[in-house]
Amino acid sequence: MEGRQEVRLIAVPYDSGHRGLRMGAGPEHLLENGLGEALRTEGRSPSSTTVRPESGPLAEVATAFELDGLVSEQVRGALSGGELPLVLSGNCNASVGTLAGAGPAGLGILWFDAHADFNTPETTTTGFLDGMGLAIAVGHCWRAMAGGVPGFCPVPEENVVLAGIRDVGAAEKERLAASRVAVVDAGSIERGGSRVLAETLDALRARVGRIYVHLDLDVLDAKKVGRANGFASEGGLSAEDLEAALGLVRGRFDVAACGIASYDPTFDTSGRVMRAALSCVGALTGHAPRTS
Ligand SMILES: [Mn+2]
Repeated sequence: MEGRQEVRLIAVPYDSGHRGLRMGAGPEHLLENGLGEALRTEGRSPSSTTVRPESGPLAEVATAFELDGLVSEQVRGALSGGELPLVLSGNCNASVGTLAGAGPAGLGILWFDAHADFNTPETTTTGFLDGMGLAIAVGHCWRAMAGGVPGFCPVPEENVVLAGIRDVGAAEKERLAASRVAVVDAGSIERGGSRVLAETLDALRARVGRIYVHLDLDVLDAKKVGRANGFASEGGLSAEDLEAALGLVRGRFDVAACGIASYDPTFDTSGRVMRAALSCVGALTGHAPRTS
């Protein structure tokens, strides 16, 4: 709703506890290729911080939640200084820290992803914590660990919109259907443009005024745009679809925080995913698209 706002970039360059590995390389790749310049305000680059876990040894679950605690602190600091936090992370589960830092009052989630990230330790068949990020955010699993993240409070299911999914396991499908999460899948965006999403966001707006926008870059179509990571699939959104979808947000909600996750530059051989990400940043943050 507000105009151009200064952004604080918070980099979480880890994948499964490993710095710079796979999707953990994404945050620095985006920063080195123009993300900061895209967000300059009156000639100044946005402030930027990188979080680092300090308690060892590194371990997928423990480190993910330690990072969430660090992200929470950074997000809270950014918001209290009037900056919009933009979290660049290897894994989607950094969102738990972002939500914690943004605080629960009147907060909803708009989550773009090819996957639902709605598994629990009892339904996952890969053991990958990142496939549980949204389930953690709504309080379905890892409750004690999430409860240790300062400020974390589960987001009510009905305040979540999950958009662009098309690669969802059977158990996740069942769990989603049994939940009150609103799903706008990739097919309905492809067929109906942003209309269905706009209606869903209008319904959400009746319940919340603030929103966390989560962008797993594999929501982009692996063929039409490019592969954001090793889990990318076809049947997804074009760059134009995604920009149009993001363009629906700022007129409806106060954007509390944004996250860009799951970008592994080794799969993006053409650089098209990165360019799409940079042009989405303007729609996310209210900054004008780059003119150069
Ligand atoms: Mn994801």
